[in-house]
Amino acid sequence: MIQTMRWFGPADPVSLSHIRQAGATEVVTALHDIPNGHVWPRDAIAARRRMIEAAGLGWSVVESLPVHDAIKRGEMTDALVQAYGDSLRHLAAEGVRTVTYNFMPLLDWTRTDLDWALPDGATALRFEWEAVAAYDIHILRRPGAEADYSDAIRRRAAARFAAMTAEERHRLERTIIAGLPGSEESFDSPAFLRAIQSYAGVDAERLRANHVAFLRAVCPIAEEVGITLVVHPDDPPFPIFGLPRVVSTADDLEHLYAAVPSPANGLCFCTGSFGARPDNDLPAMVRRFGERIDFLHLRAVAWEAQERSFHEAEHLGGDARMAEVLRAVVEISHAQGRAIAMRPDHGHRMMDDLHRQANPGYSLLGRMRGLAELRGLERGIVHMLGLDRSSAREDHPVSGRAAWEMTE
Ligand code: CS2
Ligand code: MN
Repeated sequence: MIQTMRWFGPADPVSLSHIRQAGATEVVTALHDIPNGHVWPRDAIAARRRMIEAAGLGWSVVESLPVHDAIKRGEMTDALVQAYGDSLRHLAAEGVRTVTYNFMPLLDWTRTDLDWALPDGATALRFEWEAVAAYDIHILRRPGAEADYSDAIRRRAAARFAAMTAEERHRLERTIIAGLPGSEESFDSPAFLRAIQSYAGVDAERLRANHVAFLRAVCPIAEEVGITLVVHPDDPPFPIFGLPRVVSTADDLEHLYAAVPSPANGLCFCTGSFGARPDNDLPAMVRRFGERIDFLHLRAVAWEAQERSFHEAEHLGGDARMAEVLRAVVEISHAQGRAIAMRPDHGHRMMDDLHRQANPGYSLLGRMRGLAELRGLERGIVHMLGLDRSSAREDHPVSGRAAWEMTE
């Protein structure tokens, strides 16, 4: 795997130097300042690339080139397609090969607690369905919201809301809708309610059709310039706030690749997002869609007793079956003779992270631990399969290997 870390640009409290010391050879980034729907100018891309290369790192994966909500709602215009296509051309001209996007209406990833205390003193991100219900029914007061929750969740949400202080209610609202790192949108509750209403009439079938229409418009451009567009799955992988989600399961992927077989129609396989559903068999999905996978987000979620609820466990823990996932990745990479870019997706806040500013989920030490564990697991699997003693070595260059190790 090509080891990368996400970097949010010059404003990221985690520096390029730290990312390099963590052992990554590349960063994954985006021009976050450019509003959604506008073209990324080639000179701005080139300047960012130079900055990254000056720190001894590479940049071949963009996360994300956002898709405008008008396209998701089914109001795609020639101007929006042209802007997306121009950005792809400019990125390709500057050496970017993989471009990530998602097709979630309005919200990108969603959590209900950004600092949930773990027994060891670190903190993790958490998603509780009951907290979503408390916000949706009692703070947002979305018409018809009750119908989306079971009786048990509704009862618990009501009790929970009643026991919350004004400060706690405000924090929950900000956590859910203020926009987590990488999100294109940030809302307050009245604006969020209006935005949800703008999706009236867009059910799952319609959203799927809009996704297909978008890909049919941009995949030919991506093919022409040699870029793979990789869709990031829904996080969490089920409808939320009455908004449909269509990149949540293996069946969703089957539909997507049957409708748009273009080789530019790729996949960002996020074990944390798909893994939040117990009915997603992660190793089987890696094997099934291996040819489409051009970027890996590796993290593990632990399912909780409460329905649809989970927290982010350590990278090799939780319910992700990471060893089996990585074994499938190693075998596919070997068979296809290519190294796939990966990044540790999120990390705990631990040790010095607890006293430092960072984007939620994007701590330095927590991610460094995750990257180290994942790298070790991959190295072990490669060794156990005997692939480090064959020609595979050239396909899977290991960064930072000492000279004496090369001449065994
Ligand atoms: C990321 C997403 O931090 C995260 O959870 O995986 O924000 C991801 O970058 C986007 O959904 C991709 O468009
Ligand atoms: Mn992810």
